[in-house]
Amino acid sequence: MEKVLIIGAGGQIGTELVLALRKLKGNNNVVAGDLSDKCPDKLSGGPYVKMDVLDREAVRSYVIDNGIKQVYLLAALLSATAEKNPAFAWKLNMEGLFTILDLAKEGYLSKVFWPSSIAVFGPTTPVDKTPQLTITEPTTVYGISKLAGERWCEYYAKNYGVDVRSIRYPGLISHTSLPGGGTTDYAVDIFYKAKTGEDFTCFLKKDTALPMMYMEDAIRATIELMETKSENIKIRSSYNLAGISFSPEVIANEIMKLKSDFKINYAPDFRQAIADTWPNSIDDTAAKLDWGWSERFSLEELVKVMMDNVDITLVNLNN
Ligand code: NAD
Ligand code: AKB
Repeated sequence: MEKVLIIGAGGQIGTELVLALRKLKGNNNVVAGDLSDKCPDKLSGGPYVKMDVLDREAVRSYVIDNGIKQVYLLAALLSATAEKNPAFAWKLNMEGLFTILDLAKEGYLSKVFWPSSIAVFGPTTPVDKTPQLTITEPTTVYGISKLAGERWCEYYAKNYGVDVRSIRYPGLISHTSLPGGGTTDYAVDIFYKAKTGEDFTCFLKKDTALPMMYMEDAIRATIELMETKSENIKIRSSYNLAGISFSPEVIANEIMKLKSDFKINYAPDFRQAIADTWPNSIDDTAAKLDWGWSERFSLEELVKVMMDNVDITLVNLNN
């Protein structure tokens, strides 16, 4: 069993990915790495390392000395946070990727997973059923960093034979850990307010439709992509994944079916301008054809599972 390292393991995706990979590969074969000194409680069932992905030499030594063979690189600034600090977002989102791609190029790693995003698309991209190959002119620093990352992944795959695999995740919705500063975060926040009976003020307009996905589907997609044979992977930049598309008004209506007194109001902020540049829906035919992808969660199922499972103690509801 190859040893796996997940960098950025304490975040929204990492928390669930570590748990899923440990189930598949055994606790001791999956190391969680993140910035904090202390291992997050949810990840305490296996090895944890304090790691700053920007410390290139420390990451290299850890990977080489501990015989790590696969890396999932999740550490990044997301769209909303990145706009507040573009220079640092560019640094974090790019430098870590080169450190990991170089380790793979030198033969230390057999496989790399690096996530891209629907943020690679921009205002000139076709918005409905956005194709795999289309115009990509992102206008956010986050989108620019993801697009550049995709190009570098493909470059390392073609020129150095690096087995790097990637998904353009839609907005991800989960209840195990909170989202980390994205434009799609409203679709998680809404459930905490609904659960406690508070009104929800949405930072996007009511009719802003975006592609979204329940985390269980996203984790399954990630593992299926990483476990498929290398020859099945025809796209080395990043695969579109569709999930489900909805606007704040549509998800609020779905929540109201379970909680009839739930109320939503709208106060768009700077994140509206980001969302306005992203697609409404995605075409993921290539993922379906190449490695057999198929999503499971409908909007109705997603809302039910979130309403059943969000843990209101995770958030300070006055914020
Ligand atoms: P997150 O913000 O929840 O988690 C990121 C984690 O990285 C945090 O635990 C943070 O402490 C850690 N981190 C930050 N700087 C670090 C550093 N220098 N060294 C080591 N760790 C560091 O993010 P997420 O939502 O889990 O996203 C993970 C990846 O998936 C990102 O690349 C993101 O762009 C991508 N993605 C996420 C979504 C989504 O909806 N969550 C959608 C598309 C793409
Ligand atoms: C964000 O909103 O920044 C992320 C993403 C879609 O990449 N959730």
